[in-house]
Amino acid sequence: MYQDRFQYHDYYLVEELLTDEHRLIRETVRAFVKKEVTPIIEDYAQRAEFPRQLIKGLAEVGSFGPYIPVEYGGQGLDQISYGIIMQELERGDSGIRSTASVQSSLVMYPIYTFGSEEQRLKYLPKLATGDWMGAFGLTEPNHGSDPGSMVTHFKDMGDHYLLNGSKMWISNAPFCDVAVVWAKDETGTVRGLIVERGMAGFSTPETHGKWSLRASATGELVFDNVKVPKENLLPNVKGLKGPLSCLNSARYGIAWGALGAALDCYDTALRYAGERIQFGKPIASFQLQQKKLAEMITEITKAQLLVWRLGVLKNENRATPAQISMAKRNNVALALEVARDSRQILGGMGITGEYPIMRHMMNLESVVTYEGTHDIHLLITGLDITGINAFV
Ligand code: TGC
Ligand code: FAD
Repeated sequence: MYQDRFQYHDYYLVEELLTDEHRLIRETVRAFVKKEVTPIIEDYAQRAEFPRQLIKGLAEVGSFGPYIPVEYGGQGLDQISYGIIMQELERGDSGIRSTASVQSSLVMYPIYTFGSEEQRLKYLPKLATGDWMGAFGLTEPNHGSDPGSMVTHFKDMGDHYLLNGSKMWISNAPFCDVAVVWAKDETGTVRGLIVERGMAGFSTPETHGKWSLRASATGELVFDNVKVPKENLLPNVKGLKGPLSCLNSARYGIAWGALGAALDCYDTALRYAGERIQFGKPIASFQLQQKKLAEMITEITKAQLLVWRLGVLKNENRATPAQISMAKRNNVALALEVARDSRQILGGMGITGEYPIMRHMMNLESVVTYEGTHDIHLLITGLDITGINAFV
C-alpha cells in the first residue's frame, strides 16, 4: 500500500505569518488528505474515476464554501483559510481540489453573492454539507477563452425560461445536482441560471479519454428546451462580470492549490535524491541534482510569499483581478516546472504510480489551461500594466 511520507517545507518560515486558527485548519485538512486521499487516489486516477465517497469528509473538513457565512452553512473563515484548504487538498490531487474549488467559488460564491435570499437558503446549506454537488457552466465547445461570445441562450416564456445550448469541459458535471449556468437572454446579456438535475431536457454526458485530472469527473451540460423556473435566475448580476467575478475567487484558490502539488513533488524528489545511490553516492550529492532541488525550493518559497500577501489583500478586499491572474499564472507554471524536474530526479521510477509526481504533472496540464490559460493571464497582466488590450 502507498505510504504517504509527505513533509511540509517552509523555508522562509511563512507559517509564522499565519494565525493559530490557520495552522489548525492546515493540520485538519492535511490529516484528512493523508488518511483518506493519498492512499486511494492513484488507483482512482488510473481508473479515471472520481472517488465520490470522499465528498462527506471533504465537507466535514470545511472544503465547501469555507468563507461563506455560518448562517448559510459555511464556516465564515477568511481568505487565507480558504487558500490553505485548497493547498492541502491539491497536495493530494488537483482533481480533489477542483471539486472543492467548483463547489465553493463557482457555485456557492455566485449563489451567495448574486442570489436572492430564497436561493441562498435553498441551496447553500445543502452545498456546504455535500448533500448537493454543483457545477459551473461557462465554457462552450466553440467559446473557451472568449466566453463573451457564448451562444447558450434563454427565452422568457411568461411563466418560465426556456434554455437551449451546451457547455463543455465542466468539472463535476456527470454527478452534479445543480449547475450555475451562464447564458444570454433575448437582449444578448449574460445572466446566471440555477439548473437542477431532473429538469426535462437537461443532461450531463461524461467526457472520457482524459490523460489529465483523471480522478475528477468532467462532462458536458446539454440544454434541450429546458424549462427553468423564473425563481432560478440569479437576480443580482448582469453581464460577463458575473462569471468573471466567480473566476477571481477560484483562480485565487488555484494559486494556493498548485503550490500543494509543487510541494508534494519537491518533497518526494528531495527524499528520493537522498536515498537513491548511483556511482556509490546518493544522487543528491551531484551538483546537477542539487541545482534542480535548490531552484525548486527557491521558486516554491517565492510563491508561498506571493499567495500569503495576496491572501492579506483579499481579506482586506483590495486584491485586484490582475493581481490574482499573476498569482494563478505564476504558481501553476512553477508547479509544472517543479513536477517536470522532480520527475527527472526519480529517473524511471518517476513515470510510475508508485510516486505521485507523474499524476501531479499530468493534472497540472489541466490546471494551467482552465480558469484562464497561461497566455490569457499574461495578457491580463499586459493590459493592466500598459493599458493596451492585446486580446483582439
Ligand atoms: P471584458 O470586456 O474585458 O470584460 C467584460 C466585463 O467583465 C468585467 N471583468 C471582470 N469582472 C470581474 N472580474 C474579472 N476578472 C473581470 N474581467 C473583466 C469587465 O470590467 C467588463 O465589465 P462591464 O461592466 O464593463 O461589462 O471581457 P472580454 O470579453 O474582453 O474577455 C476578457 C477575458 C479574456 C480576460 C476573460 O473573458 C477571460 O478571463 N477569459 C478566460 C476564460 C476563463 O477563464 N474561463 C474559465 C471557465 S471556468 C473553469 O475553467 C473552471 S475549472 C474549475 C476547476 O475544475 O477547478
Ligand atoms: P481556447 O480558448 O481555444 O485556446 C486555445 C489556445 O489559444 C490557448 O493556448 C490560448 O491561450 C490561446 N488563445 C486564445 N485566445 C487567445 C488570445 N486572444 N491571444 C493569444 N492566445 C490566445 N470550464 C467551465 O466553464 N467550467 C468548468 O468546470 C471547467 N472545468 C474544466 C476542467 C478541465 C479538465 C478542463 C481541461 C477545462 C475546464 N473548463 C471548464 C474549461 C476551461 O476553462 C477552458 O478549457 C479554458 O478556458 C480554455 O478554453 P479552450 O479550451 O476553449 O481553449
